[in-house]
Amino acid sequence: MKIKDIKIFVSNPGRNFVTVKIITDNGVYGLGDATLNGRELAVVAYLEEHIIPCLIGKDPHQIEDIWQYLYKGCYWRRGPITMTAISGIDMALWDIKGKVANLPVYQLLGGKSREKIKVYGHANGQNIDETLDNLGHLVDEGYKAVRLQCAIPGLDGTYGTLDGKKDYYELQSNRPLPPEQLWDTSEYLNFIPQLFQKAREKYGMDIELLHDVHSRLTPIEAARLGKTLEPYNLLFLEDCVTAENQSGYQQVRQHTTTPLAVGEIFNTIWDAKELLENQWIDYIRTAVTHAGGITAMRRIADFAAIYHVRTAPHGPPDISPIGHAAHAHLNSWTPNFGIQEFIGFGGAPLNEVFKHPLVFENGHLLINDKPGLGVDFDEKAAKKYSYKKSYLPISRLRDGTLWNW
Ligand code: EZ4
Ligand code: CO
Repeated sequence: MKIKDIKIFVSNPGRNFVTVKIITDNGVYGLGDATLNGRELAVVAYLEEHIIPCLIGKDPHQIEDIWQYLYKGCYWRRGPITMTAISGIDMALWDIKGKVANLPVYQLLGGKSREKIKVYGHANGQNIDETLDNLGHLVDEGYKAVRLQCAIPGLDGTYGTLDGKKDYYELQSNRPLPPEQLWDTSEYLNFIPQLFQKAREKYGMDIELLHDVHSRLTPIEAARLGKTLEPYNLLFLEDCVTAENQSGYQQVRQHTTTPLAVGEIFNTIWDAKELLENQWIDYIRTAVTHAGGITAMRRIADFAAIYHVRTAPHGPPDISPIGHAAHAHLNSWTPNFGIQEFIGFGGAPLNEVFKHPLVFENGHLLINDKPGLGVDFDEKAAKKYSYKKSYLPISRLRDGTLWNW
């Protein structure tokens, strides 16, 4: 069996997606997700100019060798563009292997460790009441775990909440320049504990609650927040500090028993090495679309298991249904799976382009037994929704200093 052709599709059925399609000489094809939010076309160029010419004629069953070829063989290891491109190719190769074997990918990984995949949703709001109302709606829909984000009074456009145009922050996909938001750490630190206090008063201790700091704090500030939130029993506090310097998490860890999660922007296992082997975190949030595909995610999960760390893959709407399906296969197998972020799929155009195998039921995702990843992609429909340049926002402090968004 040989790789005959590789096609890259850029579409915007609600937001931008980069889709890889590997076509083999016996007619079987595989699909992969290579979407890097805000940097989509850099990945497309990397694939088209530097990867595809090298893979034509290769045996698609040689997933490991192709992974090593693309990782070691480019000399310039790691980085989000390279690793997102490798992820898209790797997913498509696993899809092909599953289709040829007539088995779902989770079977190729070793079979199911669980029957259903626990997920957490997002409740966001302009104020505490609105956030808690949205939490109530998700509880009614069956969610057992919910991430709470709330606008900080006096700050415009806090992460996770609506922006000025009233679009949900994750779904807006037409930002010709990065929007600017304001950030104030002390106002945030004083406000957020009230959100969780009121959530517990209203909904009790059974529902699992989470929060994403989006890397806006220093270690000692994050330590204070973790301590303050201890009475509200979070499932985890996400991205409390940036992780280029992994030992930042050591300082947080020394001060609080609030569980810590990080990893959505990691590209490789190396980004998590010290975090894992020092047991500074509780959940590793690497994503199949950005950390090297199924081949790499499997290694990260096994490495994390040694240190009592569970997986909680990043699951925003800027990961396509192909990436979400790949997560579902991984999560079905991963012995040390924790929870999957899942806020639903974005409506009619998206479902027209991607036919995916996932069903949400009572706070969990269920996956069917279709061979491969189980997703189909409608090329004709995709052509109707063309790429729109789009940026994530940036944050500044009140004095103009550029901060972490
Ligand atoms: O901001 O996916 O936990 N989820 C997140 C996401 C990220 C976006 C960036 O592309 O932090 O909402
Ligand atoms: Co996050």
